[in-house]
Amino acid sequence: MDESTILQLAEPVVTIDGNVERPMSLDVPALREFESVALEPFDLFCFTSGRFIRFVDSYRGVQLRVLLDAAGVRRPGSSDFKRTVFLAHGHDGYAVTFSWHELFNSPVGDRALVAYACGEKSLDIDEGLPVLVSGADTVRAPRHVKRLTRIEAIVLGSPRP
Ligand SMILES: Nc1nc2c(c(=O)[nH]1)N[C@H]1C(S)=C(S)[C@@H](COP(=O)(O)O)O[C@H]1N2
Ligand SMILES: [Mo]
Repeated sequence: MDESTILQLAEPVVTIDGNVERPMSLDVPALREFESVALEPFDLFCFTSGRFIRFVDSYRGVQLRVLLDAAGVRRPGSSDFKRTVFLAHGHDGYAVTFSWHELFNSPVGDRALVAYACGEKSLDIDEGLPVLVSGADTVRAPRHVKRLTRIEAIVLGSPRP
């Protein structure tokens, strides 16, 4: 079997785990059950090299914060959520951070999506399905994670004594 055949057979799954109340794994049909949001088309640029990568049509998907709410980021009686960051892992070990404040208390969260369609067409695995995209970022490539596999919630620091 060549690599593209294997890619077609693999079912993408995003796992949400770490400091959440209900760890969960979501395949693409499950992602599609949540309310969907679309981004405006944009130009993808690399942060490191400044290189123009390509024009990207309108992505559609579910807001990352909606998935995190489903997994339960805020525990009753705890303010740990204010010290929580989320590591978004790609299939290849590439990973980027988001903070609770960005996602739940700033305009970044409105436009941080786990996308399964682009230009009204379903994405394929070789197009990065599912893509994590942060539509409010100045330079978009760093937090444009292809083949997102895991969102890991991590509480930083120690609680106040
Ligand atoms: N899964 C994954 N996504 C990733 C990366 C990566 O290494 N792995 N690199 C990022 C960076 S730094 C850039 S510049 C773009 C490169 O996009 P391209 O591979 O479509 O050219 O993907 C971004 N998303
Ligand atoms: Mo990059």
